[in-house]
Amino acid sequence: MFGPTFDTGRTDGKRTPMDDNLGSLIPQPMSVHKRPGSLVLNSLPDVQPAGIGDPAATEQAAATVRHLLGRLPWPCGGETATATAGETASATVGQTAATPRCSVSIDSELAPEAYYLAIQPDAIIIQAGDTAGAAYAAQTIRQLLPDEAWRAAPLPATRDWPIPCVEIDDKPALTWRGAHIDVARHFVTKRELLALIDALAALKLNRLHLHLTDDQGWRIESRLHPRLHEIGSHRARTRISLNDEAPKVYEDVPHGGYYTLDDLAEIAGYAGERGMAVVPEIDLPGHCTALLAALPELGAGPPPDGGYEVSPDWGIFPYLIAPLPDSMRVLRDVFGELLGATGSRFVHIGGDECLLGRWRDDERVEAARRDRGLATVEDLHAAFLRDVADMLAADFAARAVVWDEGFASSSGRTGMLRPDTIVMAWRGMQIARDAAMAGHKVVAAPVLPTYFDYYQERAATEPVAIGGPVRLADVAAFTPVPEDWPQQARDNLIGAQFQVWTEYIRDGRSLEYMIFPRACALADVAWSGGPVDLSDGEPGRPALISRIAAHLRRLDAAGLEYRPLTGPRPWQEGGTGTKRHRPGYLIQDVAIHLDRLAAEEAR
Ligand code: TNX
Repeated sequence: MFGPTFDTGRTDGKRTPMDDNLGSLIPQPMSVHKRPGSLVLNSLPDVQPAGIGDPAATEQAAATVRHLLGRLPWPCGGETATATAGETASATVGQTAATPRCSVSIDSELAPEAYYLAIQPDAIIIQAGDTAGAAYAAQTIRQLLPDEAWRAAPLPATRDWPIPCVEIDDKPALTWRGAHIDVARHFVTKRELLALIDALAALKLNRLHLHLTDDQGWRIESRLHPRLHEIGSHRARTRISLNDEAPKVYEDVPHGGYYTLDDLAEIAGYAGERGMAVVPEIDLPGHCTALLAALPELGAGPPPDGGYEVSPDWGIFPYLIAPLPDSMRVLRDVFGELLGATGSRFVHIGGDECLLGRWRDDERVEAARRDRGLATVEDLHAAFLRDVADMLAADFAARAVVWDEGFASSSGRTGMLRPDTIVMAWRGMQIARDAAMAGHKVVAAPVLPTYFDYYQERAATEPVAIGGPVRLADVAAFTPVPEDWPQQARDNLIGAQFQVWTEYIRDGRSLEYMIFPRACALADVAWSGGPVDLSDGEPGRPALISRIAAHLRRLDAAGLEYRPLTGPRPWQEGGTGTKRHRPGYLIQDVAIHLDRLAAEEAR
């Protein structure tokens, strides 16, 4: 029935057989039952609240579905909907049929994010646990429609869109299904970001973690401290040689950009309509040289010769913000502006890769540490993250997220993380398990296989990347919640997330190339709990590879780039210039090194 296709070429203008779409859903729903017949639509169905659920919640869910479906390029545009004569069960030849109805109800028996979707010959029924579940039902409908539903305007030749009749019961295994994009190293324009959000939300990913600040750039407008975006948002040049290459090579072209608070509100609103929460990150107390270039008075220890500058270079720098009252006041201002714009309930505060020497060497910081009865600077690292998390909770009702160094520096010491701080485990699954056993909620984000800044294959044709490879098959095989973990650790592992760091990803096209199709595999893993067999399917559950092949045609229609399953197109290859392929780090070495480092620190 599902007729898997491995064709990866463009098929613009060709329509996929309708039933194929039942076999090409990503993520794969929990249960899919084909029913006889089809529903033919040529314009937006009449979306109406229904059921006996809470009226306000029901209205909101219906409005979300109406909004998401309303944005599609319906063949008849804004014209009054009519089913094409003779093609629907409800229409008789020569008669105008009524617009099919899409009823949306909230069912309190369903879990958050869960939904039931029935496509009938004359109607659509959506029951959802909450608004997010209703949004996902709309996303499933979008995948059931022909590929041209992913375009921005209708194709002239199309009169109607058929959808196969079906009943789908669906809910996610993991509540945090994340996409992390580093917009600090290379800025991603707002319009590129919005297109990505639309494509990632289509995969039912529900967290957009925006890495907004780092040594190489500060991307947030601050009306209270405007030097942050005036000074911190750009650099004069950028290193283009890889980390392990000598000599270092720079390109002397300025790079910069930032989001205004209104942009951030818009981005969060756009994501929110799609069931996706923006998790903004201000990376602290390290990875903050751009902040210090703007506000050098907040630094600890001696500044570099010539003063702090927005870094043109990559790696780990020794510069830190001082964990003192002046810094806390500025951070409170900036978090207030940021969260006032985005309304985020989760905020990432970094904590990664801190060389703590400059705290040790700063008499003011040492005095503050001793006054607080903290034994070491590592304790102060954890205590600082706790202070910021306390401030976020008290002043903005927001919950902090940290990289796993924040957990390592707190484990078994006098400084402690807030218990409700979520730990994002990037240095491997052992530290993920340790943090979960210590009672933290944990998001699995290990370098192998969730770092999408690494090569997708070991091939000379791949455009430059930091190292590799993280193959599509590695992502599909990921097990975020290992079966042999103790129950407590399994319960606290709340999700999985991919990371795209952008040191060597310099434009939107390259970014999309690195994200797709690996994000499809990550979404399938996070929704199902993983792992997923890439090439073997079973009845009713077509192989991921064939579902991805079909999904790539949707990306074609949407105008997004991706790495074709057979390898890069000629113009996506690295060539012999600045994008040329070089080996970079071997991912297995990186993973082993980081795991060891984490184990030592958490001792
Ligand atoms: C490690 S992951 C980093 C980033 C780099 C990335 C490159 C983490 C918390 N820190 O600063 O961009 O590796 O893969």
